[in-house]
Amino acid sequence: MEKMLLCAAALCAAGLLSAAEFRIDIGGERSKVELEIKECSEKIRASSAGWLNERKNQRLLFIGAASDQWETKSISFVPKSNGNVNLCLMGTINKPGAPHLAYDNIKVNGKLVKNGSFEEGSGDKIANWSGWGKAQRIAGGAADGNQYVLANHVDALVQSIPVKAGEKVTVTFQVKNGK
Ligand SMILES: [Ca+2]
Repeated sequence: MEKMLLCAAALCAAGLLSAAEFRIDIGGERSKVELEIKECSEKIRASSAGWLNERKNQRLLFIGAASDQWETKSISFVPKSNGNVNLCLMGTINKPGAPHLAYDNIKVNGKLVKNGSFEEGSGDKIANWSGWGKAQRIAGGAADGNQYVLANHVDALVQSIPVKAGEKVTVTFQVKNGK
């Protein structure tokens, strides 16, 4: 029994028992905007996109654990030039059937992005957001207002946001495990 408990504790510590992790990417590739990581909420892992090689600083990844309750988190970065960057709501698992993350109340520097609370849309359409796959809008149980979205690596949501050289951008969002 004791051995099993120890084992469970070790798995918890390694994060293997946590359900899903959220992932938010900031992509500056299209405008060739280099990005520098600034402070984030506790326990968020921030990194540049190693697979882009010499352009790796044009994309940042922010990954952390989601729980079954809505939690507010924040990430910050500084762009080195003017341009537009893509704010991508994702997950870490790039496989069909991967668990979804619930996102709501997406703000940049304290102000909602366009349809940042996901209250606008109809049917499969989520106003002001593009992406790939099939992120879903869900009514009821939102962190803010009535609607939220379910997204992951396969069903991602993207919105382009303007940035200015040297001006820190802080993205705040609410996230929890989806179903
Ligand atoms: Ca909402």
